[in-house]
Amino acid sequence: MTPAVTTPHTPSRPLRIGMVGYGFMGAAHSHAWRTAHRFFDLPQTPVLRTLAGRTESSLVAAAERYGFERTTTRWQDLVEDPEIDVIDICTPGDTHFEIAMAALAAGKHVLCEKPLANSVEESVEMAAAATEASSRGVRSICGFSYRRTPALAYARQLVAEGAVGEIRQVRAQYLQDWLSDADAPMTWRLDKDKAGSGALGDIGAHIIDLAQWISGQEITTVSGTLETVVPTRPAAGTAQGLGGTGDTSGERHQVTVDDVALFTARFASGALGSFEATRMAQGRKNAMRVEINGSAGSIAFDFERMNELEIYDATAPAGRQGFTRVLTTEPEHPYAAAWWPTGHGLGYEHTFTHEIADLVRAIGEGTDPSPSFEEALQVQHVLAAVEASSADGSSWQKIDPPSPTSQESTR
Ligand code: SOE
Repeated sequence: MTPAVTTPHTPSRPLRIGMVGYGFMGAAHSHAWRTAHRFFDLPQTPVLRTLAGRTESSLVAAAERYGFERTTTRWQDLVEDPEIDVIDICTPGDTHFEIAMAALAAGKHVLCEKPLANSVEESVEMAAAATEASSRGVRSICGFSYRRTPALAYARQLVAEGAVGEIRQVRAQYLQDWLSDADAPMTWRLDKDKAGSGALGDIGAHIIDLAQWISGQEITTVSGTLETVVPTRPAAGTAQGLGGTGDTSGERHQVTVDDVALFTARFASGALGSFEATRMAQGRKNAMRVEINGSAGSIAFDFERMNELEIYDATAPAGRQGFTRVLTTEPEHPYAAAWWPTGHGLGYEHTFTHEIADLVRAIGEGTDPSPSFEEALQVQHVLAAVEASSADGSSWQKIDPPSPTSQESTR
């Protein structure tokens, strides 16, 4: 009987990770950092070095749960630590700018959760800093993780191959219902100073990024309406990991962001888009849907059935036309070969593992991963234009001309 391995495993070429924040995204990212190199051949092995957060007691508990070696209540320690290679920003949007700018200046690779920041102004500076840092071999990526859903990455391939022909319409929805209860407590996601916006930036950002990425086209104009359905909410108690402050005074706090975002869009080719982001859609838990209608067919996706892609081929013989349900678990589908036999399916957490595997590979190869901060800036421009439109009677708003490099991105 050979004894179990007792010597501590020293990973090959460790990639030392510092993470700021340990809520929902901290949990998802930590899982991905622990998992990616065990399913993908990567040039370096991530090591969870230091977790940074504000509250010592819950920080230490999270570090133990996630597997970090150390903790600090100063995120600046990660920037100053020569034994940290990557800084992963899993905090609310009001902190992204300060942390990312310091990390890039210090030569740390950066993974920044979406949306990139709470304003276009901050995003412009972050994108410029990331471009400059790239010349020093520093890599950065924004956490639009849904791009790494096999079905959606496959949808992009199909569109690029002409499977739907000329795109005429894009229909994107992101439907959740966790704020449907008017007495659901206040969280940072409902505070404009913290989150920047509500459903628009939190989940609308995902469908804006996906619509542009899958279609290969940027949005050029928008017309939208933002609505706050529930204007006040009870003070945050110990809300389930949503940043509750522990205050149970019974008073109600002002909600300063949108609950619902509805907007139409025009794409560079002239194609029309319709977008809906809401956290009030009773019964819809994480129904992030994208449908593209073209001259030769359609594709349709719903994240609540994330291992399936529906494909309609309008060029098939009339008697055989209909949406085909493709299980995107074949080895030919993006990322699928790394996992299970066909039909066994993947989950939400796999999109983060794919995102981090691609980041680690890019760091090793010396290439810039996507979505870049420049691409995330384009999303920020669209978010700002929707807000401007809603404030101006839903007037059509042009998206500020994208910077030249965003034209070369993966669009
Ligand atoms: C909102 O509830 C949310 O947590 C988003 O912030 C995430 O980006 C999305 O992946 C899941 O839903």
